[in-house]
Amino acid sequence: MHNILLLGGTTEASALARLLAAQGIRATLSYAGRTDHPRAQPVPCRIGGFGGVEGLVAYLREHRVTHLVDATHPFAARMSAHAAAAARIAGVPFVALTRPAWAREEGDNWTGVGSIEEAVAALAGPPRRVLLALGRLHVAAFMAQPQHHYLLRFVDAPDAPPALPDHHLIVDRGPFSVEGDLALLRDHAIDLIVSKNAGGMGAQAKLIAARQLGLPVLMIERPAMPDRREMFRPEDVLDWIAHTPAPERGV
Ligand code: 3Y8
Ligand code: NAP
Repeated sequence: MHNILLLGGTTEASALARLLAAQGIRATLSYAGRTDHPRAQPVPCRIGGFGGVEGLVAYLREHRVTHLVDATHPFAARMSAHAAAAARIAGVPFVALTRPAWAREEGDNWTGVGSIEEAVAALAGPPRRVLLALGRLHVAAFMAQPQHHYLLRFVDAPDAPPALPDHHLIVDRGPFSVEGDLALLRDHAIDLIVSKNAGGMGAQAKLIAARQLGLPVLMIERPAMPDRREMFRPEDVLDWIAHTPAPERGV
């Protein structure tokens, strides 16, 4: 009897949840609890951290999880490290469902940086109008470059206004559309986009819009991930589950 734990928070995780529900495979989707109203899912959800690797190992054992799927975001490096470690300790079959990094295409004007901090440093210079499409968690770092006008996009309205002196806040959740992001960039006269290399379709619209408008992009490359088996299609994960026997439970 299968019992899948799906670490979610991405378009791919939601797609896999739909497939598991359609097949009647028992699964739980897990959210960190970063947003006020996470998308409803066709499988039961749990919300909140596990309490580090040990907490996740305990969860895997207590709930007799038969397969662990890490379908979190490519920048959720801590969760992904914990998932790989906990699966190994608990002896639970494990796979990551992720998406390939975006690659430059004809007409793209990208400058690659290795971290949020490097992106902040790269913003030194005269004032610009910057779309900071990184969500809420990293805004404080950009206080080091207060000279710019920042267009911010959060999933939820913040408790307090962002500290950046010159900003405009949009509250909106993806997936975003090219026409929507084209209008956004034009209406706010944006001349630089700061983006994580998230991959996938849900966050890509701003890059396609930037290409069409000939705007430069500061692209933050992904953090290192543990060595793990990766898949890019929910259907392949379903196939993996079907062909990977549940672990024998120690008595
Ligand atoms: C809580 C679950 C689904 C999943 C949808 C994807 C696409 C739309 C685009 C921009 C970029 C950003 C951000 C983004 C996108 C999808 C996906 C994706 C980027 C939700 C969700 C949760 C989160 C957390 C949130 C972070 C933030 C990052 C906003 C739900 C809506 C910038 C990543 O305000 C905050 O505190 C937001 C925090 C982590 C990154 C950050 O560091 O700020 N995602 N996003 C998940 C949890 O609690 O476990 O509320 O429904 C999910 C999605 N956001 O099923 O439809 O697949 O990635 N999410 C980035 O890519 O750079 C927005 O604005 O252009
Ligand atoms: P993170 O920094 O890698 O994780 C920090 C801690 O949050 C983890 O150690 C874990 O706490 C908890 N956590 C993270 N994801 C969880 C999940 N799905 N279920 C239960 N606990 C989780 O993670 P993050 O970057 O903040 O991402 C949080 C969530 O937002 C994830 O679901 C991710 O898929 C989604 N998301 C993130 C981004 C992004 O840019 N980072 C973009 C889109 C979506 P414990 O140690 O207590 O277990």
